[in-house]
Amino acid sequence: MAKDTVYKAQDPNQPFRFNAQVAAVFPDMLRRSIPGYEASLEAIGSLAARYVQAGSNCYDLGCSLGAASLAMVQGSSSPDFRVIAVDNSAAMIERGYAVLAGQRGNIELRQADVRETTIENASMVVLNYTLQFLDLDSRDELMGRICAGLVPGGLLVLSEKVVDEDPHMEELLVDLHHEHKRRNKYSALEIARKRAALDNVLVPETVAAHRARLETAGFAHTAVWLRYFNFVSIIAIR
Ligand code: GEK
Repeated sequence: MAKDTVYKAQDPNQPFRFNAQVAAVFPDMLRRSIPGYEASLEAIGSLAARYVQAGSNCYDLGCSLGAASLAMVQGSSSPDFRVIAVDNSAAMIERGYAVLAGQRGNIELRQADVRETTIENASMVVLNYTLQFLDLDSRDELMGRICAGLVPGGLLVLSEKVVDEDPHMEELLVDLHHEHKRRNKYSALEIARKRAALDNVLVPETVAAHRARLETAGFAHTAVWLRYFNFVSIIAIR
């Protein structure tokens, strides 16, 4: 796995981009940066075993290199479904083809904007750390379309970086996250540069705001199944 050294050199005044340099080191970047990332993939596999229905579509929205798509394919025992894996970064989709080579099977990689992706006949939809990059209006609109495109009983997995309502706890959780990154061998300078580059690019919301949006969109049940510092994963059933 190529090691992420992007912010050893990068100008922090440049906003974060999902370009070829990032795509080349992405698995290492996510594993070292997002507490709970690997657990999210494991759970997506287990949930696919329960929720993926024969003859349906599954969606991996903001798929990057297709890690969640692969988890769904490996987790489900149904032979008859397809995964539509969407990302608007050409570099991610291109690298995704290389990473998934030989194991792509029923995964269809698409370079497209999730805001323009039709969701239909879906038994499972995954937004693994993607919604946080959309503007707020688009988040509401997309969530409504996801719920409408799910079959009754269909499942959404929504993983996000969140912000805490209590400023004191927010400060602590951010500090714990940075400590986690230092333990994973990012320097204080790399952490500070990445934080500056993500400012206004990744816009986190509270858990309450996410649950309210899911309810407004029409989901019947929602639950937080994972929280690790300021990263959560929520499941919602139509
Ligand atoms: C994983 N889910 O490994 N349309 C399509 N893709 C988008 C859009 C958009 N409007 N905005 C951002 N993206 C993956 C990890 S990464 C998470 C997801 C992170 C894409 C963007 O190009 C990137 O590949 C992905 O969303 C977010 O489970 O970097 O923290």
